[in-house]
Amino acid sequence: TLRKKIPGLVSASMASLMLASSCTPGSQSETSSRKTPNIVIIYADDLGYGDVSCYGATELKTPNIDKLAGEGVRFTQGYCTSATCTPSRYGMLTGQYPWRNKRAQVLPGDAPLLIEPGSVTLPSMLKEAGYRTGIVGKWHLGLGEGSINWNEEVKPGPRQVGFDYDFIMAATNDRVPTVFLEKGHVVGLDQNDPIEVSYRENFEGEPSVPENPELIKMKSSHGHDNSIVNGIGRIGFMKGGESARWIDENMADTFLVRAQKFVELNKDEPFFLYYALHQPHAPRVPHPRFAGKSGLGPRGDVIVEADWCIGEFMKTLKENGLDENTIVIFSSDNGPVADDGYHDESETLMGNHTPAGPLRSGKYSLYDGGTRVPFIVRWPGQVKPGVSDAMVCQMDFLASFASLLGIQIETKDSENILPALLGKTEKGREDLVVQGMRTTAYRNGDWSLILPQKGPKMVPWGVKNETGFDADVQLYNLANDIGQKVNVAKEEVAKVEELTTKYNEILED
Ligand code: NG6
Ligand code: CA
Repeated sequence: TLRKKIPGLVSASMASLMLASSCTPGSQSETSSRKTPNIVIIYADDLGYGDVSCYGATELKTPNIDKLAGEGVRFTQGYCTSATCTPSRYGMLTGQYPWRNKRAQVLPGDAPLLIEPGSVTLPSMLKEAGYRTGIVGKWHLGLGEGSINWNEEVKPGPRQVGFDYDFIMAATNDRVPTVFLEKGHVVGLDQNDPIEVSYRENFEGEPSVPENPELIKMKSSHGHDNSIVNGIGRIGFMKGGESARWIDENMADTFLVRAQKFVELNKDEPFFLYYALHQPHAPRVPHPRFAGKSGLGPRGDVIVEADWCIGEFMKTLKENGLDENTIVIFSSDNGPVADDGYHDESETLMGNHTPAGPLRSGKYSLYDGGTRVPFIVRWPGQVKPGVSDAMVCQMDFLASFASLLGIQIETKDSENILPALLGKTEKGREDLVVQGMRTTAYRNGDWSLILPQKGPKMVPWGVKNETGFDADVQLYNLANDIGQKVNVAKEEVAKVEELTTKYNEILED
């Protein structure tokens, strides 16, 4: 069995697909409590703590996300591991701190697979427990082994790290190749028009931003000036694959339909779906149905679009009779950013909207705006609706769901906080190391500790977010200073010392 193949799985008591009785919450008489629940993670890209109305946004309405929150537990201290995409996704899927792996950084679209094939991951653990596992949406964890031929089966990839099914964009919506892959094959590829990708130089005669400004419909502000696809400059160069290239306007519908189809095809068995939305990452290109709908410009519009997708997806669960017996988690891979490389007026049209809510900074930052994100867990009949202040992290899904399913698993970083995730207790993690760009900061209880580090105060390439770097030690008490405005390190010398010791113990472990 997989127990032999996967190191780290100590023993599994999944003789039947029943929940371990000690973990079965709620009423035994409900049929849903006796059936293994499906698990769905809906994961936004660059959505901030203040970007949805149930977390306090007033300028923007997200009724479908609010509904999830109203029917589930809404966490006020829910974290991703990192303030950028690749590390956060790595942390969530492997249950390990991404900074333990030096390669876990924002990856180019042709980077090799970051997760070791055959290792313990959230999907591989669930697959071993009898789940059908699928990913639809953004991958951004690398593919292949170094040199990818996009015209053949691309592997290893999601199916080598635990997913049965994958329909993905390789990296980000601003990076080449701008195509979808299904089970390792570029969708809609004409073999007579092969795809070539380079992150070094352009292919002769192919349009790029400096040479062909007339082809541009959304101007780049920093970077994003290589190949032009669908009127948008991208990071990296590509050639060929015309029939396979995505149209950004249709991406939301494309992913939604695949996610719905996965549910319909697998409704009779337990399934795990990682539905990785591309919104509101730049370039922000809503379907025309949503253009102008938020009144806050493209960034607001794609959030409204994402919210609609979630509503449609939830309808599909309901129509298939899966509404009750499915754990739906909603969260984001990192905090918000306004201009992340395109002149989309995200800042000027934002008005009074505050994407990070009361938090300081956003994407790329060591401050809480970088990693504290919307975090909702809905499981009707099992999770009592409410708000929880427990500190929870996406990295904990691995140990927590293993516990839910009665699987014994050894993890270093992923903590079993199942009772907190199900809203049974406000006791979550005691502490957490959060990551900005490369470096880290420490959260413990109400405290946020950022040790002195060299580097610019603002993200250097033109993003208007603070990095969190400072020559002095920073200590904030989030209980009365959620916006990290008052550095109390000089008054709280003993606290700094105590926390530094604990923090270093984790870093050196
Ligand atoms: C940065 C890109 C940014 C975004 C980010 C990854 C530039 C100047 N900036 O390098 O636009 O793509 O990488 O975002 O190229 S993430 O959400 O996938 O981590
Ligand atoms: Ca992201």
